[in-house]
Amino acid sequence: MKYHVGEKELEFGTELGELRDCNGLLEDPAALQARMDEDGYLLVRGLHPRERVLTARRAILEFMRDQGNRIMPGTDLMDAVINPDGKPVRLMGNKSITHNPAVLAVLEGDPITQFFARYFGESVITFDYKWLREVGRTGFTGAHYDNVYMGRGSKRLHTCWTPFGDIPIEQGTLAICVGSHNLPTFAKMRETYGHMDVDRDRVEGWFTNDPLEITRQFGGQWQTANMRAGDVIIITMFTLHGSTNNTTNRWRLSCDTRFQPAAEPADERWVGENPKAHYAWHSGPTKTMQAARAEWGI
Ligand SMILES: O=C(O)CCC(=O)C(=O)O
Repeated sequence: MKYHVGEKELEFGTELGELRDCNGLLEDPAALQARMDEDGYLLVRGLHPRERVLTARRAILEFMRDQGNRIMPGTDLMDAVINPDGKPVRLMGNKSITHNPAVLAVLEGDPITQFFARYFGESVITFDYKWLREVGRTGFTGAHYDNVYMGRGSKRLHTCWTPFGDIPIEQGTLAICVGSHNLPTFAKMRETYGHMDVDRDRVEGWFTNDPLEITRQFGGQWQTANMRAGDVIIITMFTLHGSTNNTTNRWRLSCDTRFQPAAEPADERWVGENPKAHYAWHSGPTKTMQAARAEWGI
């Protein structure tokens, strides 16, 4: 079985492995930390009540239908069938939908907040900005470290990826390059690319759209998993990741949120009533990743 990841097709079982869950460790923060150190990610199955996630899914789909006619008329709303004649409606960072009570009940609900409070052993905050995405047919996210987008605050910032519905791999799931956070072969990539800042340096954000280029040059293994409503994946700022491609005719709905210890400084672009977000990236000439990689020698 092969799945599209960026511009390549990867064989499941060899080029594309399967993420393992950490549910057996949930009561043991030290074991969770150790697992994160080892794998660079934590997959938690069924963290959120399924019905709560499906209620949020319905709210997002109603918004997409009402604001942009983005759901194929005559189909079941919850199937999220794409209407190619709809008009784009921004979800990412759009508080009218990211701060809808049903959506916030998942993204800032007790299950995830308490998970991070236990994991860090202290109280936590989450960024006000929410990266809610609707990814259509052929859409995917290229390989990147999140530090390049939000690295100005706490070094213990983590990303949480939440699917709003059941998402099989062929509909676009998070794909992680396991080993990218700790293997010595990735050290130069972490020190160069991993420490750029897209607003300061004005460089494209994705390292590559070719997942196999990474594993051939640096090692590691791409892994992903079929996701169910209620599951989440948590990664570090230095866990290289992207997504599998959506090859279906349905929207893939998911959101990336960020959590960190409350006592540590937060990247000012993503917090507050109206976060300023990226303020310079793509607002003038932008260096290609190819040019930046040539300068870094990677
Ligand atoms: O959902 C995606 O396509 C990518 C998500 C992502 O890059 C992230 O969670 O940081």
